[in-house]
Amino acid sequence: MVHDPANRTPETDAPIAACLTPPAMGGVAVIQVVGSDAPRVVGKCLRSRRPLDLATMDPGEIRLCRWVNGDEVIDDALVTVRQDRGGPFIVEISLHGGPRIVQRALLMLQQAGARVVEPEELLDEACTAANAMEREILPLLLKAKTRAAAVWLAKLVQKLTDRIKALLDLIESGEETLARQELAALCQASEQAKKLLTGLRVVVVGAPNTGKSTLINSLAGREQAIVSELPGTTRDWVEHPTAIDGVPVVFVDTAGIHDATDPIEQEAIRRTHQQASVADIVLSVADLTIPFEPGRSPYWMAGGDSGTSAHVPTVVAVANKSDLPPHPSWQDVLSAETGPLRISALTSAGLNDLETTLVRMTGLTGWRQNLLAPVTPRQVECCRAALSALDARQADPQTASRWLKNLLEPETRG
Ligand SMILES: Nc1nc2c(ncn2[C@@H]2O[C@H](COP(=O)(O)OP(=O)(O)OP(=O)(O)O)[C@@H](O)[C@H]2O)c(=O)[nH]1
Ligand SMILES: [Mg+2]
Repeated sequence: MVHDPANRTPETDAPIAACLTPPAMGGVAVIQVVGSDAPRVVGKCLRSRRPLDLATMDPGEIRLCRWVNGDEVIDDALVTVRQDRGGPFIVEISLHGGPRIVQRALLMLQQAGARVVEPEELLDEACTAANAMEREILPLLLKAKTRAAAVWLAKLVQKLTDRIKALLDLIESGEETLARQELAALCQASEQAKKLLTGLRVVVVGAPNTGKSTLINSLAGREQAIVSELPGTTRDWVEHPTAIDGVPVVFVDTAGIHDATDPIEQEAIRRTHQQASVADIVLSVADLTIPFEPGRSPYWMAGGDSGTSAHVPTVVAVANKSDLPPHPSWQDVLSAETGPLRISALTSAGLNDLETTLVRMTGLTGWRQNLLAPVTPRQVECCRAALSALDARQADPQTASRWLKNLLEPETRG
């Protein structure tokens, strides 16, 4: 959409405001206000030690201000102002991410004369994308579930552009084998990128009272799941969203698996199996203070066989309650090289290793530095088509180049 102030009615001339960061997960909320009058409108909500004129602020400057409603201080605010390629002013305000602060700030902006809109509408207005790559990736920022994933996406635009250009150079100079290898790596990495953006579903299973809910509370860093010394505390499955190393993770707490006769428990256990069958990872928890019985849970050190689905999830096995002496029957299991991870949900011992293992099993170790991948279905399709055009037996470099250039095609909106 081209910004054309001449065609605006007074009502639509109001600057538009939206919160660009997803709720809850992030510690920081980024609000943008876009429009020729945005500096004046935002200025009504700010107080600063030094005189503040947003309209003349240097684009590189970041100002620490107070977000105020008259004499009431609402929050600290970091403020930047820029004008992309002669477009409208874009005032960006970083506040703390609590939903009530964000709501209050948006309400104040509305009272100051801004129109509060959905983030997609604001991006459409503010973003004069340089190329197809930027246009496709920027909207994904709104859906990023962690701040780290959003930062990765923001950097990806340039990195992926550079890589595609380098691939085009390789193809042009006849280095097709190398180009093929690099393209194959990009296509493969798209699976990891998908996990980074959609998040991991880790279903925690095991016999009753093994410490599943306690473990989730420790991993998710808060007291959410009900814990008790009575077996059968958790009945229905419950989701606990969190993040590990910037990767969004949903832990799913489930009812303990055992030979139940009570119909409600049987139903709860059926649901546990159902959840396990759609998990990315099944985290199988056993209690090392009671006799070792691998048969107690179908998910122990192997692909689960719940009988409900053809999908066999990856299983990570943990022996919990390592703060207590293990039952003698565990001795061989714990000393085996391929044995379970030894952890204590109560003291958090071994939980760093467990988190590292979960990230490694998803192929996301070192993702902040190393992960470079196409992220939208169209980008993945272009890369795959280019790869198959470089097939070793009948390589067609021109077609491969065409597919790759598609990714960089210039912006045509408006
Ligand atoms: N010493 C010790 N106790 C633990 C540990 N983890 C859990 N517990 C205790 O084990 C008992 C059961 O914990 P829960 O987390 O409720 O177990 P659960 O597997 O969710 O149980 P159900 O929901 O009944 O299937 C509680 O008394 C916990 O405090 C641990 O690492 N060490
Ligand atoms: Mg429980």
